[in-house]
Amino acid sequence: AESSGVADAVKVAESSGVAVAVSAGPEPVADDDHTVKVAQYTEGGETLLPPTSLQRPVSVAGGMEHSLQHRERVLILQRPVSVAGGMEHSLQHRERVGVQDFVLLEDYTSEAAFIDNLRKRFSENIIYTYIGNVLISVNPYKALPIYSPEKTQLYFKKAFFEAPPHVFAIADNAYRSLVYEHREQCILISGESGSGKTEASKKVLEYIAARTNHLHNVETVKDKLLQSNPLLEAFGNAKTNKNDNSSRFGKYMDIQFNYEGAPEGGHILNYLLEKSRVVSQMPGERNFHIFYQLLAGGDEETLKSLRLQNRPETYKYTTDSNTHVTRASDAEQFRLVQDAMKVVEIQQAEQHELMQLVASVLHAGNIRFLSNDKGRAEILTHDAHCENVAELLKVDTSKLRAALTWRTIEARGDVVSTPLDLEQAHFARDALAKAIYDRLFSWLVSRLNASLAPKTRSAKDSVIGILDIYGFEVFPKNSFEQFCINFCNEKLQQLFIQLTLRQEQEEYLREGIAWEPIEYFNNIVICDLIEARHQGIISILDDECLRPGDATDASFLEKLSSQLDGHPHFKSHRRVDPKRQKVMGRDEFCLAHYAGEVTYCVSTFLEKNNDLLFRDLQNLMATSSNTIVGKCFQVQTQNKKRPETAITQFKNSLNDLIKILSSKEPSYIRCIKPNDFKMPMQFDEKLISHQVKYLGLMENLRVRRAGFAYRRTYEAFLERYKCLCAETWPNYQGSARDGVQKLVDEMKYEKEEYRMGNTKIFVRFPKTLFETEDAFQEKKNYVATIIQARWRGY
Ligand code: AD9
Ligand code: MG
Repeated sequence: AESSGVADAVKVAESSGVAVAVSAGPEPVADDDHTVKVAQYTEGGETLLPPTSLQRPVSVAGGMEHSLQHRERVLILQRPVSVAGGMEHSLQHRERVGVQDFVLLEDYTSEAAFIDNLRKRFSENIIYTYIGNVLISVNPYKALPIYSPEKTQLYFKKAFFEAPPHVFAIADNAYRSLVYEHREQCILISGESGSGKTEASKKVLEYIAARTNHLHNVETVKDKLLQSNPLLEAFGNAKTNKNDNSSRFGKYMDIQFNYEGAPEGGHILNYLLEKSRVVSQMPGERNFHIFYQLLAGGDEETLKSLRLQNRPETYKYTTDSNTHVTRASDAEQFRLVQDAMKVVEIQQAEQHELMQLVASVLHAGNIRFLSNDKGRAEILTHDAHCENVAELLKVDTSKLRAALTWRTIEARGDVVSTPLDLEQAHFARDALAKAIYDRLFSWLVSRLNASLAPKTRSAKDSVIGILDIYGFEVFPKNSFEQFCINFCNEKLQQLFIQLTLRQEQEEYLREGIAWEPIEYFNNIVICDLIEARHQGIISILDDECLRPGDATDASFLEKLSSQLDGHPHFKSHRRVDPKRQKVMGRDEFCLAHYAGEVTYCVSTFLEKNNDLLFRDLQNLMATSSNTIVGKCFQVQTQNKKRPETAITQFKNSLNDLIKILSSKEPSYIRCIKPNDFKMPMQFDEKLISHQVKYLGLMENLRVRRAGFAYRRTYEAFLERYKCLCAETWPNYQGSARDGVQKLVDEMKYEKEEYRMGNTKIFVRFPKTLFETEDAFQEKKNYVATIIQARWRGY
């Protein structure tokens, strides 16, 4: 409304950082008393002003009594709109909720200041903070209203600094870089158990589903992508002491997009399922969810056909868990799992075969062995569980009995069968249960992949990958599993260093700013210590596993100690520093990981690495007429090369993953668990300090701060601060870069304090920025007061 002055007022107000709401209502304003009724004003789902009336605003807009524009109701709010929203750095704001980017901490080398900033934000329910483009997330352990459709919309097409830090900002940024700049993306999520990785990965997926178009066929794809989660969680997650829904496998998921940026499929890679959980769990923990879900949610007919009783206490593998509390929700979850299976096109018959496998594992656990007078293991003639397993797996019962109590070995052409003793038979049985479950999980992933595969592929397709993988683990006692997991984290840290430095360097190059080399700790020495050919720990372990004869965990440790003696990151029990508080046991070695020292106990390393399933069982399974079992087990012939050891398989799949990831542009989400009790509002400083160290956050911050703390495009910077310089306010006619130059001259920035890049200004110290921001806040309040006065007709 040019003539009315409304537009002018709006312009003035906006440019000075004041929110303006113009609401066009159906009813004309009652101009006799010159009162404007203003509807409730909301922004981003938050009510900023209740319904209200204002006196005489019309006369301010002047001379528009009966015009169309008259019906526009105008209101100026005192609250500053975020012109470059979320970038609120004013002193008051900083004191209350801390800084939204750690690079803005005055003392960026102090861990205490770092944690203090986290605490301030956490107590205000602000769980997200950046270190540059890395998102730090603290698990709130309660539902926060920050994922609503309105909040989601807030991040559509927004740059990082335009809205408060959020996992949605990470997702949007990745999506935009993919679609508009054609750079493939990956989002790497790490943190310890219970810190919120899986929740974060689901939020990314949900955001992308909301952000992309809603055509019918696209919706189907999204539905499948979203439904893959409950399915994988049922089979791959379990209640642990740290997390009621702990992922017991690593997951990398690609979301595939077509050239228009619509999701058209996906692909999942899974890593190291914790299969030992199938046969035993720590006190207070459970087996994988699916067992309880099936028992609680399967209908009578299903359970009968699987020969199952509905109580988990009946089965050895699920006895130990305290389950009655969760029975109702297990049943409910089972229905969701069945729905999910439908969505990903697992047909009824296949579903049934899958459940037969699940049931067979439960029965296997209950097979009883007796020791006969010769010390050999035997199964009772009519062991119902053994018969059930054979029936469910569709193999011959007597052959199963034989395979569980005898072992065939071929030595120099002779086939020799030896009987197993009780311990060996238990071992064989458990190995079978673990193998079945592990392979059915992999089968499920490949089945999901078949359903997620895009119907058509073209060269222009591109992907965003999401990695949700176990973080660094240190327990009082650490074994083979922790060794694998920590090796994985070492590799990811290596990638992180390479990619962050590369990204930083590339940005400087793009912006035409001189690169200043940064010193950092390169953990490649530790990666080499673990995986180097011939003398790395993995290679020594494999040698011991493959060596015929008397190799034991102890002989493995002996070799480690003699071959790695003197390595700066390896300590053996031989060389224990007497001053160390914890004395290392004779069966332990210690690695100085990038995140800290971890002591590993070698007991069972060989057994777990060999991952032996007796060939008799393997070959028997291969004869099964259950199609899933048939796909999971293939006949092992005598002359076939020995299968790769567990750690070598893991190492290879990890190196493949690193290759995939390094070809992409990464975003990072680092998750932190605030306390060990799954409680909201509890901020355990010691626990958090530990995680800040293990996630390498201080190092991360140091690298980011080594150059320039703060950077913004010229447009954004000018837009926010233009009122600070007479020449740039209300509008600057020249280029944004020139405008910013005028501004910083006016603000008297020293030469060393900033650099002018090709598209961005780089500010070295937070202090410089904060002074500018404080000046801005002061000016804004002043301008707002004047405008209000004018509008009220004074
Ligand atoms: V593990 O390594 O798989 O054991 P995660 O994946 O890191 O672990 P998860 O995402 O499963 O942890 O989060 C644990 C629990 O914390 C969830 O079940 C939620 O109850 C809770 N959580 C996590 N993130 C959020 C959140 N953003 N808002 C609310 C959350 N609750
Ligand atoms: Mg998880």
